Amino acid sequence: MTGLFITLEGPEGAGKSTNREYLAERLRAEGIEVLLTREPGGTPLAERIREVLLTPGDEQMNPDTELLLVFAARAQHLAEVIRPALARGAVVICDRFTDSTYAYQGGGRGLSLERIATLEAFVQGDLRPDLTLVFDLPVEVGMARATARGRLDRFELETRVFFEAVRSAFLTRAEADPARYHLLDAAQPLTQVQQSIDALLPKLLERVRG
Ligand code: T5A
Repeated sequence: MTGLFITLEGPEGAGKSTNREYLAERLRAEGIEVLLTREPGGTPLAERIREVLLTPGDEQMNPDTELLLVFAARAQHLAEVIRPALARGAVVICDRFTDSTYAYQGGGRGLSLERIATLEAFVQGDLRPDLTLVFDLPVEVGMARATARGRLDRFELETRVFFEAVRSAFLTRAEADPARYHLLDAAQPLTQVQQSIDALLPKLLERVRG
């Protein structure tokens, strides 16, 4: 038995954390085992790496260091949490995964996509998400939501140009593989976003139940 691996992606303030709970509850109500997790993080060690990645500091982090830290956290997360859950047949919902690396370190920082792909193959083997929901919204709407919440993390302090590149990278990836990606208009009111998630449920349940 193998489970289903669902990732939620998108720029800052798009509503991934809000909607991951919603999706998990809808699936649990159908009697399905759901493991809800996030990146960077998801294990105690990976959460420590998350702290390093998100905390602003005096020393500028080199982009290659950032990339390697993201994948170091992912290796731990996959080994300790994601692969065991999938092996026992659970649905894993992960708030951000490797599409964020392509968008932030690739699109935002300008690192080579080939280098990211090499690390992806090294850390993940052939494991890729079965379904990726991309919560898309204009940069200014997402930043307004993130700013309204209070103190900004190291990524949220980046420029508008950076976030436009991040958004565009997510959209490019989603357009290239419509079978895996599902694009959601995250600028809509929450009830409408959740209606779009509800519309996906019948197909999702079909896949989980085989
Ligand atoms: N990162 C991550 C990389 O650079 N590379 C990688 O490989 C990975 C995995 C992680 C950071 O790490 C970077 C990317 C990130 O910058 P994070 O906290 O996990 O940081 O991610 P953020 O996107 O910063 O999380 P946010 O909490 O900002 O965004 P969410 O989760 O998309 O948004 P959410 O649900 O918290 O909502 C934000 C606010 O908007 C409201 C919510 O109530 C909340 O107040 N909201 C809405 N308001 C109106 N209408 C709607 N439809 C709304 N939906 C949510």
